Amino acid sequence: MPFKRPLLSSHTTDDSESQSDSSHGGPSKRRRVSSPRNIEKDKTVLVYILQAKIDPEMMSELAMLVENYKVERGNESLEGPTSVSELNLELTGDVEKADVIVTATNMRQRLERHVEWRIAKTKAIVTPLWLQDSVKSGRPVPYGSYIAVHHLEDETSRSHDTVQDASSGSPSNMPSEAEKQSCWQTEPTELIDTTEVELLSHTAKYSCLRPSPLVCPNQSLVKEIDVIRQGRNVEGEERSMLSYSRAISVIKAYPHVITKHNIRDLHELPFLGVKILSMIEEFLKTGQITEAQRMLADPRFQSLSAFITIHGIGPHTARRLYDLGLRTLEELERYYEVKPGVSDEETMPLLDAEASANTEAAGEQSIKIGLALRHDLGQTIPRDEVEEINGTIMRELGHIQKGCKSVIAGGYRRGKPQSNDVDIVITHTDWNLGSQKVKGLCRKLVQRLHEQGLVTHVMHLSGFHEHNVLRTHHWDSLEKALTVFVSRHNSSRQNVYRRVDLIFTAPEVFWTAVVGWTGSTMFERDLRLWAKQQKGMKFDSSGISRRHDSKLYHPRTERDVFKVLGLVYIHPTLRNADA
Ligand code: DCP
Ligand code: MG
Repeated sequence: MPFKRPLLSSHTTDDSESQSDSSHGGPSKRRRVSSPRNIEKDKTVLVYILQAKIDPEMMSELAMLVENYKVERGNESLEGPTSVSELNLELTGDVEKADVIVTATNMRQRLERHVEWRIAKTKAIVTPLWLQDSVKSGRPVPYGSYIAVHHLEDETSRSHDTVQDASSGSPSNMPSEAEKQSCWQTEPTELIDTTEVELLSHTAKYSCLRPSPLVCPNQSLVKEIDVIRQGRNVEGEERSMLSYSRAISVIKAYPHVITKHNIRDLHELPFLGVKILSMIEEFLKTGQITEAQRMLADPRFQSLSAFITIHGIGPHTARRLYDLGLRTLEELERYYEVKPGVSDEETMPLLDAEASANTEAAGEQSIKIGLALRHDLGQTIPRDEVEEINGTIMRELGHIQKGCKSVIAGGYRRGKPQSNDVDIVITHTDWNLGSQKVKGLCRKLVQRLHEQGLVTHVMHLSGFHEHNVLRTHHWDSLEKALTVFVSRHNSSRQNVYRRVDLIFTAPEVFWTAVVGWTGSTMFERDLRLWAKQQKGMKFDSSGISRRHDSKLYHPRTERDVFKVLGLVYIHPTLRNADA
């Protein structure tokens, strides 16, 4: 079944095209029940998704639906009990524990191949549409219209009572037929081409050959292993960290729920060594990995992990601060003499002191800004706000230079419901003269945004390096500004500081930059490795070249980037090769 995927937002500064892409398709936002609720009454509905007959993309779509819903719901509950919706969803890999089995199977015999009949009879067995509609209406919709296996009609309809208890909803919140149809067509975007996905393989050695959904069928396992990866990261144990990152990326692409029955299949996958396999076994038995739990309880891990959430503090600096005896963010504030919420750093001179951007003083200034604004910068940014920020920036850019276009890259483009920052890649639509037209534009735009009160700080501003034939730079040969942007998006219309990265490129390297900034990090790492090891090429966000004669490639589309590298195109939402 082809699904529409999340928005690949692009934007131009042409007035005629200045609408965000999202306006074309009329994104249908999930309606929420906003009346007061008794949270006690909310029951968690444990959902088991039966893989049989559900293709991997749909499987991850469904898993993602639940995970995204949980994230959004989590954010809601922070706002207070009045807006808590009634649906508590949780995925389970254990069919016996499940309240609901979601399946595309409609025959008893087929179902019985996967679920014992005595168990099936105690569950609600519904079609995937039940999950989609329940999430959409924010309540568990009655099972009756979604019965998957007609032999179980009575059992399934009865089970609804259990779930309905948690709900006081009225049928008026049910999506209409038209809404049901448009459920997966909320945003105008390119469809995932299933024939292309079939050319990928989850057993491949490079993550740029594997389809990696945002939320995979083994997401809780991935999260647990990611704790250990993070432990290695904060301690600077890079080789070990990379091993865990690789293991995570392989599991992200594994399309089945791992159980004791299929764990042997994992032996055929790359990068899963004895140690990690025993951790997976432990996780299957206990739902935890001892080493991850030990790490979470370790005060040093807690301090270092908290420190690296501050912009400008990497693992090395975090350890240095820890060695000075600092343990909490409050202690860091005192150490750096920063008042929370107040950041009166003289940051704009950085615009004129490009060379100083990498000095120790600039680094410290960046940490101070990150620390002072940490309460805002630590909050994630919802997709509609990301789009709004892009819209505002492109409108301002239109006053300086007409004909520019942008693509929001980063996690947003991979389908994340919440981003930590906004990454915008910008170029000019004139293929021949665009390069000249974007030159110096980054600085001008930042200046203008600053004058408008939209950008308060610039953590880093780097110029357009003249073409570097040897292409020794990886990350710095584009015009780039890492800024703090003032967003007025939230409901109270209060200002909130957001991290926004602006990347300006010549048209010839625009799509390469978009691919380079879309991520995820492991996907990018493997793109570079693939290019080098298998194609004798060099890939990074500033361009693609052939190693032996430095021939440059100028892809005109994103698909061309993949083609030049000899790769099957992978949709951005299947590039989530990190946890
Ligand atoms: N990137 C990279 N190598 C780096 C930094 C970034 O390859 N050293 C790429 C991969 C990232 C993308 O750029 O996915 C954007 O970087 P972010 O740090 O903004 O990460 P994301 O956008 O993926 O997630 P989020 O911003 O929500 O944390
Ligand atoms: Mg980002």
